[in-house]
Amino acid sequence: MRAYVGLGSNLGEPMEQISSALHAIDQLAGSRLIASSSLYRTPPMGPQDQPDYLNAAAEIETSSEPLQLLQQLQYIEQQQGRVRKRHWGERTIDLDLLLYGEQQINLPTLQVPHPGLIERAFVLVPLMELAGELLWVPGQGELGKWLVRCDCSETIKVEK
Ligand code: A4P
Ligand code: MG
Repeated sequence: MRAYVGLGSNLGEPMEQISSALHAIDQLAGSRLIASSSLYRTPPMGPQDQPDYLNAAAEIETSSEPLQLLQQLQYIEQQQGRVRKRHWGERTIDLDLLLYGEQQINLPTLQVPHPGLIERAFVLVPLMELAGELLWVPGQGELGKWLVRCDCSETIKVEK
């Protein structure tokens, strides 16, 4: 199955956090990294007294089921020292499962497509770079439709 993961970091050398997470994703049992986006510097959503984030997206091919993949991603977060402090607060690494094929999943622990996907520039812009504006977001339509509605002016490409 083709799946997309969103990566975010604003603590502890964000560039290294993202590159280690991409490596760890590629090493996961049952998954391999197909492509990763550029890195983007983005202003924090949520509490403003935290550093800017670096965000990116990854395209993977996976044979893990969605909940198993979520657990694997959470394991990588833990390995990289992720501690949960406050909602939408600072973090060494945040891995969100954005899309899993064309599946729609509504479990207490997992919603796919990720509920923030269509309204967050820091998710849409990197995802768009990988998947293109025609990518279909189940239940929401084409990615490009959401991109034009969103303010991407502060989502700055920093690498690649
Ligand atoms: N969960 C449900 N669906 C998913 C999914 N599709 N992918 C559950 C991943 N997790 C999913 O997440 C809480 C729970 O969400 C998980 O246990 C999982 O079962 P969390 O990451 O531990 O908690 P959180 O981060 O405090 O809350 P939330 O709502 O997940 O925050 P987000 O949406 O991850 O946003 N600003 C910028 N510029 N860039 C960012 O990347 N990130 C956040 C966090 C805030 N501000 C940001 C950024
Ligand atoms: Mg999260």
